[in-house]
Amino acid sequence: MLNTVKRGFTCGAGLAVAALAAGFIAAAPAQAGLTLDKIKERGVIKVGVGSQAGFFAPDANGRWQGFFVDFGRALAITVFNDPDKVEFTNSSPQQRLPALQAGQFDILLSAVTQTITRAFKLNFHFGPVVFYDGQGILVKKSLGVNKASELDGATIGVQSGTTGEQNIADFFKKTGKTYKSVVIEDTATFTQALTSGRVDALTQDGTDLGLRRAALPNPDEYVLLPERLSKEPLAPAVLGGDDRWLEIVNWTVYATIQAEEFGITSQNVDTFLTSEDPAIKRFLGVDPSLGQAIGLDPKFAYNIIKKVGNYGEIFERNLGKSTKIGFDRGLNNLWTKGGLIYSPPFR
Ligand SMILES: N[C@@H](CCC(=O)N[C@@H](CS)C(=O)NCC(=O)O)C(=O)O
Repeated sequence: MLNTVKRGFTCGAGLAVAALAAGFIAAAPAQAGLTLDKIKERGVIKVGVGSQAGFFAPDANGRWQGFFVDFGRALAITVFNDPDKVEFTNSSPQQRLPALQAGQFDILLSAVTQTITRAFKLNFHFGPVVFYDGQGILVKKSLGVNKASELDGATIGVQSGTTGEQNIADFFKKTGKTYKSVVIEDTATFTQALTSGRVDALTQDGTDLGLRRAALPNPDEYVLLPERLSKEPLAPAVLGGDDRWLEIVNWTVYATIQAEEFGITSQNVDTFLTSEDPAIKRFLGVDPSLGQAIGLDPKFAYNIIKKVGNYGEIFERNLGKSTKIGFDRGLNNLWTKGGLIYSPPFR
C-alpha cells in the first residue's frame, strides 16, 4: 500500500489526470512570436528553476548560479546581449509545470525530463537535452543494501510532481518486491526525510541525489546505489505554440555545444575571429549573412561564448572535476568523445 503523505500534481499518467482535474490542459497555447515580444517589452526573461547547488542556487550575494542557470544567461544574451536580463524563480517540481502553463514563466530550466505525456497532454515543447540523467536511489549505508534489487519492504521518499513517482512504481512491479512510498513536495523536507530516518531511501534523478549527498555534513553515511532506473533526458521546456521562441532556445543551447566542438572557449574566442574557416566565420558572425538570414544578432553565438562559455565550460564550472561535485561528463560528453551532446549545423 502506498502511504501518501502529500500527493499533488504528479507526472506521467498521474500528471495527466491531475492536470485534467485542475483544468491545466485547457491552457491556451502561446501564440507565434508573442513570447519574444512579451519578453522584450518586459525587459527580462522569466525562468523557472529548482533549488540544488550545482544546477541552480543563489550564491552568497543572491546571484543565481549553476548549470541550468547558465543556459538562462545564454538565452538572455541571445535576446538582449545581456546575461543579467533574466529573472530566476524557484518553483517546486509540483508547482512549476502548471506555472509554465499559466504563463508565469517563459521557460523552465529546472531539470525537467522530456516525456511524451508532457508533450501531448501538457503541450510542453522541449529544447535540446542539456543533461542526460537517470533515476537513482540514495540509501542510508546502515541499511546494508548495495543494489536496488535488494530493497524489499523499504520506505522510499519520492518528490511529488516528478517522473520518479511513476518510475519507482514500475521498478517494484518488475522486481516483484514491495515498498512504501512517502510523497514529499518541498525539496528541503525531502532530504530531511532521509537524514531524520523517516524514510530508508530517496529516489530522484541520480544527479539530484548525488548533489544532495554531497551537500550533507556526513555524505559517507549514504550510498547512491549503482542502478539507474530510467532515462531522464533533462531539457528546457516552453509552452507549445510559439515556434520562434522554441527555435531561439534551441539555437542558444546549440551555440554552446557547437563552440565546444569547434574548440572555441570564452578564453580563446577572440583568436578565432581571424579564422579563414567559413563555418567558423558564419558561427561567430564575422560573416554576418547567417544572423541576418535568421533575424538574430549575427554575433549572438560569439556573445554567448565570450560571456558564458561553451557547453564544456558550463559543465566543468558547475559540476565538473574542479568542483566539489566532481561529475564525469559521461553521456554528457560531445558525440565526438563518446557522449550524446550534438549540435545540428550552423548554416
Ligand atoms: N527530472 C524529473 C525531476 C525533476 C526535479 O525534481 N529536479 C530536481 C533537481 S535535479 C529539483 O528541481 N529539485 C529542486 C526543488 O525541488 O525545488 C522530472 O522532470 O520530473
